[in-house]
Amino acid sequence: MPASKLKVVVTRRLPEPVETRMAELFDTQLATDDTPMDHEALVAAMQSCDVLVPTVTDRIDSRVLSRAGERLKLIAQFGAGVDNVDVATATQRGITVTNTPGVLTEDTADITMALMLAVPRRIVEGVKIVETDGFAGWSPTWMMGRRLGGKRLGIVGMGRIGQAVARRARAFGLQIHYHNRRRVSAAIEQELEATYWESLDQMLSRMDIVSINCPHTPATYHLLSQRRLKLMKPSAFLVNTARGEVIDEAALARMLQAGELAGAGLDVFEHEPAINPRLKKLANVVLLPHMGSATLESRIEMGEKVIINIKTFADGHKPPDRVIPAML
Ligand code: 8YV
Repeated sequence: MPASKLKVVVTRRLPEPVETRMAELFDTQLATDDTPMDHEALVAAMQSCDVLVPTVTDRIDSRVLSRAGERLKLIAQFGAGVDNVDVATATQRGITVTNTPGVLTEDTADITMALMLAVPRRIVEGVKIVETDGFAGWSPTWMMGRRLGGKRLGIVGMGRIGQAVARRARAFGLQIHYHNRRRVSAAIEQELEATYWESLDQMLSRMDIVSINCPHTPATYHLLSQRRLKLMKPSAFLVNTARGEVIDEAALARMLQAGELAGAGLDVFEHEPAINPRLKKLANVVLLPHMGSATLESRIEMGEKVIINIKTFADGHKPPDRVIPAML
């Protein structure tokens, strides 16, 4: 089918240049407001289009997929993570799923470093003190945090984003350790001076900072369970810019409150947009509203990837960013 005839439904507002280009290329139905579609609206969209462009806020599970129309052939996710899509069921039904990897790597790594600095150096606490006129003058023993340099950083998930975090962290003097499903190449380990831990448990118990950079899959759900969180040193910090579901958020909140962990920086949450209320009350916790890829540059490049995936598909080729269930 020529691309211009392809009916594409976009579930959320996208940056203006992306929407304009999509409207030029395809028979595109853009979102009119920026609220996530409810279940019925999503089903209606999936019954009327050839291509759906969802985001992390659309839950495309087997129930929704079972009601998709015959013409739906491509789900071109605007985002790198695809844990909101039941990729196995989609594939079984002959629907191709694509994502937008690579273009948000550096921005997500930047936000990870921002949290890694913000928590041990108490940056948000400091900002609040100034804003509430609490700064009465410098003191040698006041607002002391913990130094990053020389500490051990344990990266859980050494894909693109994990490696980008490692590169930045090295410049801050951190020693790089990692756990990953597969050991990365010797060349990358050398470049990053990274130590591989086959055992996540052993790594966790020895790290000063742990950064979560793996996708959320059935295998990584609650990877940082209460048992594993308890392996961490009470002086350690935890940063998560991947997916909330990778950590048992309730257990983490309890431990932070009890002083069993030194602090946490979280950009993602288990029941997003809901956040465990305990976390919001803690001074040693910095919370961000899922901003990892929130730069104009990333969001436009994500849109460009979506367009390339749709266009290649329309031209009868395999889209470059196909998600294969076996890869998950
Ligand atoms: C995206 C993300 O903005 O790409 C991802 O996986 O987590 C975010 O940074 C979001 O998923 C958009 O769908």
